[in-house]
Amino acid sequence: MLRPQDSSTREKKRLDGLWSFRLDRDSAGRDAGWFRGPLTGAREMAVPASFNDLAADASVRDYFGDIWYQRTARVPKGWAGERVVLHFESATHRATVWVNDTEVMSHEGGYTPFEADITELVTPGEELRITALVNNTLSFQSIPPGVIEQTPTGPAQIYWHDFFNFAGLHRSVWLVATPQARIEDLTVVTGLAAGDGTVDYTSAATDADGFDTHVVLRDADGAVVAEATGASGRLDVPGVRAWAPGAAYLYDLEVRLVDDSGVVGDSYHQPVGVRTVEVRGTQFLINGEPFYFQGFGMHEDHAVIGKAHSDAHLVHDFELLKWIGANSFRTSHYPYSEEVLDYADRHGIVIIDEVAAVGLNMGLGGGIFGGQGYQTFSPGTVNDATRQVHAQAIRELVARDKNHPSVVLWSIANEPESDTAGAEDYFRPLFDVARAADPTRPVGFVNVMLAPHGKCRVSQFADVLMLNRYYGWYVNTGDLAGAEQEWTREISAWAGDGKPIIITEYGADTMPGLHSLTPQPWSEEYQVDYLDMNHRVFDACDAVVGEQVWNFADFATKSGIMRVDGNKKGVFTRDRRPKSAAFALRRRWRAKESGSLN
Ligand code: GCB
Repeated sequence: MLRPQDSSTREKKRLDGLWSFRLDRDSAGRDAGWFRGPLTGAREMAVPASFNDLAADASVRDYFGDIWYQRTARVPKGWAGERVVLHFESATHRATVWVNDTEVMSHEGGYTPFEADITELVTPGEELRITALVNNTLSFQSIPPGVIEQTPTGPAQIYWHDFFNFAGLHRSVWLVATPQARIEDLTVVTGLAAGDGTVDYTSAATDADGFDTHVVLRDADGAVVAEATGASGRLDVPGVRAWAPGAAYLYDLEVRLVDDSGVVGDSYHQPVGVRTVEVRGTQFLINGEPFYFQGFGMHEDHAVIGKAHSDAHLVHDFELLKWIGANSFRTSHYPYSEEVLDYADRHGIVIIDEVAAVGLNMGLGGGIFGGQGYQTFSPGTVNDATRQVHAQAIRELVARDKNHPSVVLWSIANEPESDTAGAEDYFRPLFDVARAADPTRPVGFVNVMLAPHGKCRVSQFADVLMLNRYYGWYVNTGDLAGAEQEWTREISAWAGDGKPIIITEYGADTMPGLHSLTPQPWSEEYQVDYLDMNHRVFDACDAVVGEQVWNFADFATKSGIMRVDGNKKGVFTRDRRPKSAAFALRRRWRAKESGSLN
């Protein structure tokens, strides 16, 4: 599936705005055919937005179940003769969609796109009715997982991840026109050697008999630097300008379907950053140079809009990343909006791209986030069916993000149970799925503190070790000296594995404005001291090739005794004001950038 775009042969129309919206507490709408006409009893709802915080109503905020969205739209009259597609960038966590009275598609998974050809159902110049039945219930067979428990006051949604289950239409919905003879998919893989570059491309076309594929690579000034014909091939780029962290450079690859008389049937543009990624020993190399990740685990999370994409917040968050000297982040704990990846491509930020497989650890959840008594991997909990959903989530993430130069590493899960035979069996094939989908990038998963070196049975499959550690917070709380000793001991053991180590989480909850002369947990001073302690540990270990603080900003979670108005481990508050740690990190990361450290 290709991302919607405007080109000389394609057009797109954004369907954002106010949609009709109705919660369906009894799941009655499908049988009653609510898609067959205007939604009755509906309120208005913004798209894109998580629906949860828009109503001043707890029963909306915490709602799980069926959710109906509907709007009408007009197919541009100029689209006569075109193929018309309805494209959702995401629907969290699943959706079924109707156009007028006809069901056109269903999709499982809350963070990847899906689309349907609706040409036969619509008439250019006329209106169509789009109805989406979104569902945000989590089960043992969803990614992420959850379960419904019966309580004295009714059913409750339990889940094991530490962020609020925001849901709805978080990203744009599009009507798209493409030619019938069309480019259907495109993969680019780039190489670098002695100052020259290569771009290997593979394209797929549909209904394209009588068309040849022509590709043109242009530099950022629009000058043609290479051309080729054929559905796949290699473009040589002598004296290439590489894409590099902090120094983005994008070429434009145009793929065209051209008929015998030279008429262009379809044209698709793909930005291309020429760069290489390689794991060698304990080093992580980008363009053959050792790369040190400095940045954050983030969240798509803002007041009011929840997990919705917003360009204004995107620009501001990246400005803060630049201000603080970050060069990278992880899309914890799900695929982010494609706008985020495009922006990272253009601005030279490096991304660890994560599947929404978070909370596959009922032991951890039982201990910390509530919901006890489940075995993670078992026929009745996370099982083979879950693994198929997980595998599909990996394939969809790679299919969506494979051409982004900013993406250098796949994370196929965050903090799953990984110290049991069940975990080993569950994950072994998933690493194969990731490598089959993308043989060019390293693959890893994020290891939890409960599965330390010597106990973890899944890290053997990973190219890079990604560790989340909270020495000085969840353990050795307030005792940074003890934390430093234990952390140093554990990290040295991992270093013995001979793989690069990225510390993908370390952090301390911090109430902005809480100050303390002595290093007290929750104070701004403690967060600074905690980070300093961690940095001493990392700087003493050669195998550590990255530090990503948890978290960039405070974020919403479900309520509970562990969280005060959400998770407060942000270096910025939820409204993006700096805590003291932001200035401390800025000093360290900016010094590192200028080469005075490491
Ligand atoms: C973790 C999780 C992250 C949590 C964090 C915390 O290990 O990966 O989702 O938010 O810890 O703050 O406890």
